[in-house]
Amino acid sequence: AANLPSVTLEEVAKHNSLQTGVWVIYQNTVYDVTNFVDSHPGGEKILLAAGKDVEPFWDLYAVHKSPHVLSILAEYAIARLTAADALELQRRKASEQSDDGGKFANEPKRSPLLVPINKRPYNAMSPPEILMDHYYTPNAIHFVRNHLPVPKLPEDANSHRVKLDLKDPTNEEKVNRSLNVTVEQLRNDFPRVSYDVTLACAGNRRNEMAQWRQARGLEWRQTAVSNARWTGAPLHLVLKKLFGLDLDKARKLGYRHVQFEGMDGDSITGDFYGASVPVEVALDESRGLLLAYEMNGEAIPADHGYPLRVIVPGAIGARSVKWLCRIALSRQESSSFWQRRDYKTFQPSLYTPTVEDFVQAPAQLYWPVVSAICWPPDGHVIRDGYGADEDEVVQIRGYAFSGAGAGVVRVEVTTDDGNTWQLAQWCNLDDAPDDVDDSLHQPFGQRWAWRLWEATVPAPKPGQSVTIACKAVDDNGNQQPERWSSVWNARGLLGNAWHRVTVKRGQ
Ligand code: HEM
Ligand code: MTE
Ligand code: MO
Repeated sequence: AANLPSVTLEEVAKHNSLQTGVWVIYQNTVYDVTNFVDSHPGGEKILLAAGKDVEPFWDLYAVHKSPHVLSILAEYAIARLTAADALELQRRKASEQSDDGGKFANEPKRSPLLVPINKRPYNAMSPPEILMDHYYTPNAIHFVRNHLPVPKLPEDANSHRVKLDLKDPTNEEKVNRSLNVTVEQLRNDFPRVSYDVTLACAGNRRNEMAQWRQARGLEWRQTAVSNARWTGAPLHLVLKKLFGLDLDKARKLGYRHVQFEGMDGDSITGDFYGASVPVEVALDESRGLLLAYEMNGEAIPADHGYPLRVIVPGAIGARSVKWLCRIALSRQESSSFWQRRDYKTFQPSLYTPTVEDFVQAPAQLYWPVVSAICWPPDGHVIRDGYGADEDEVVQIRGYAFSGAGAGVVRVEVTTDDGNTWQLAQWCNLDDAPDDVDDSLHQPFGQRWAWRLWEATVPAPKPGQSVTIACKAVDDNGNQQPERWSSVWNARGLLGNAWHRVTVKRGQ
């Protein structure tokens, strides 16, 4: 880098389009990324930084602050800023700092028990050991997945309004009918319904998948998963009462999707967080969609969508839009980046899907079957008296769930790489409903909540180690795959290979 020529901020600023060439600054080095624009996973947004410093953008899209992105960038280095202009840039940044902090002015206080993997926007895993102590994850340690800063939230939950729009099925830009509903109305005018629903980010366990082959995204371990009792108004009843719409009628009118919009936007690009689900799902009572205003009997905390969020049971977390401010029926899917250009899987040999590949692939809705061990942690060292009890066994605890309302029928554990298996037992936790396994807690015969399980395996001899693996079987008979090679996908989603942890015993 030492022998790169020097350029001024003014010169860089001139290279602000595909015509002039796209130059960006990162830590005082200047890059000509013109030829990268077409293959940028984030699409044309990259042009917003043309002629400028990328850092403020990357503060918001923190995926960039990884060695893999920096190594791409390195290929395009062409110059260094002059010393004077490097100082000038620093001065400008300092003066914008307050403004920059402003984007994150609404971040709530968070439990020190959460395990953050990104600070801005905030993303944190549940602490695995504590997670296993409750059937209903305490709100304070429910994992958090924010794509954007937490929006400014209304002080009074009840008067918060959600816009309900019937878009013109032939023209996405036109709204045929529109009305507002407040949280108070949702509480008072509709049945109050509670479902136990496990939310899991589609990127859960990406770190393991990425060990097989690099996959892009935040490297979640196995606890981007939590379970809560969500309470709210059933979506299908709201659309029926306010618009007289049922599934049949919605289809006849030409509607195919119900779109949800969050209040969290990004002032740079004007993007908002949004998602959609097909009308067949949204308007079917037995799919259990809720406009939720309570989480475990309390107002929904700021990080989880106060005052109102959608809950799409059995789906990847991305569909359960937080901070809900708009619901629209449409012919189209949500135009949100996270609906159309992310949360999609590809065949294992497609290493670098293009923007076109993302646009073409179907949006992921439901989860496959998955289980994972939360105790002991991988690499755990047993010291005698701690962990291996007097009977020389290791106690294991984990979770299991499946998607689309499928229940988990059993979990199996192996210590010899799958040659022999033993059945795990269901945990009997104090806070779990007594009838957790019967139909009362499986409305419409659907199971949307996890089952926590435990097993004991023989402890390794002093100085030795054992690798424990688990897999779950759901009531469709579907099972987790043994290896990552068959399910690996470029975006690192739906990680559900056998979960393995290695436990060592001290001398
Ligand atoms: C994603 C490179 C600028 C917005 C990505 C990814 C790469 C990349 C490699 C995939 C990262 C991953 O998921 O691990 C670059 C380079 C840039 C640049 C080399 C140099 C100028 C920008 C700018 C913006 C932007 C200026 C926004 C204003 C995005 C978005 C994504 C993305 C929205 C997808 C994020 C996600 O998947 O959650 N970029 N980018 N990028 N980029 Fe960029
Ligand atoms: N809704 C909004 N408005 N903004 C978001 O960033 N993240 C989604 C979903 N809903 C998100 C959102 C994703 S990707 C997941 S996994 C879940 O929220 C996480 O929910 P939680 O933070 O309550 O655990
Ligand atoms: Mo997610």
